[in-house]
Amino acid sequence: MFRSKRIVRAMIGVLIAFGITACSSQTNDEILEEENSDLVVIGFSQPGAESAWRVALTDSVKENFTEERGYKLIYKDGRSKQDNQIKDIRTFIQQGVDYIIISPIVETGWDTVLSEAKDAGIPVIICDRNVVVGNENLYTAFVGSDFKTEGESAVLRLENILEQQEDEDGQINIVHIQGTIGSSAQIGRTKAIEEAIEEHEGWNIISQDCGEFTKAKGREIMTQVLEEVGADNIDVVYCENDEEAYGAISAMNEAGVSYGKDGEIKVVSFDAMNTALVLCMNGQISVEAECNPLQGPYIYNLVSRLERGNAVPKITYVHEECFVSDDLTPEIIEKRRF
Ligand code: GYE
Repeated sequence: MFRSKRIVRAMIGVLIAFGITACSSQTNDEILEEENSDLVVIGFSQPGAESAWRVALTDSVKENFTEERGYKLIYKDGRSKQDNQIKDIRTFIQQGVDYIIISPIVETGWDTVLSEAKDAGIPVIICDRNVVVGNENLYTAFVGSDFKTEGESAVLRLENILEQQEDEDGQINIVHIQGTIGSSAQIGRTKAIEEAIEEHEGWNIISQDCGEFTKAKGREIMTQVLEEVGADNIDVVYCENDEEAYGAISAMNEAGVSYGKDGEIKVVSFDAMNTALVLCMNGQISVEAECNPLQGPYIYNLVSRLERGNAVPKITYVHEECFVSDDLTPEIIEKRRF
């Protein structure tokens, strides 16, 4: 069906071309448009640009859907608001794009706009974070992370680290800096640490606040908690992404608090961007759970299969690992693309 839409476009192009020979009044733009008329048009809606991770995801999608490969990508940034993302998706529908890719800021609230895309016959691929909708058929496929598993891997590595150190009072006090509330990344990572609290006698969350996945918020929260409870009463800061960890670290630096391998406070973080992995290798961050932003190739693979009329899997999880200092060397970090 999408092919046929492009065939119609191509035919219009041919008709226009026929017109040129007759009156030869076509502009360069029109010729360009005509040449591009058989490109597959993709609308890509991102929630914002709050982190280096998200920029890496944007780049990965852009790198894969190039004109050389037969695609035209229209990119929209929702500036951290779901309403903006919904408007952007409606614009894609009006433009009659061939596919829509959405990284949804939060999980809920997408049923209506996804129904509109479905009615228009446009397949939707959800990437990075997932959606929760009444009818799973409203989207074609999901590509992204298993956030609960990421959280569980991080908790496992944290357990090992804590077992190796003697804590005088047997209490592990955790400062929990959450990501955007309602996003899959926040929900899965939060669930993992909350379940760990249930399982471990002596583990307590002493502060739980939303850091919006940003450095500024992470720093603000950590500064405040340090003032309120004092560094001596904190054993772990569990940050739901690297930006928040950078913020918490800068608050600890400012307050002259020791952290990491030789310090009182252990930092747990998610994403494993190169800068954070260097901090992990050097022992400042104790656990780095990788979240893989290189999702472009996975999405490209799905779209190519759909273009050939083949079925695609409903869920594709990207490959991810979890690191502590001993797993890392400069060579390993240099080889990575994000
Ligand atoms: O961890 C964070 C970003 O949804 C997995 O969003 C993504 C998260 C990622 O801003 O850095």
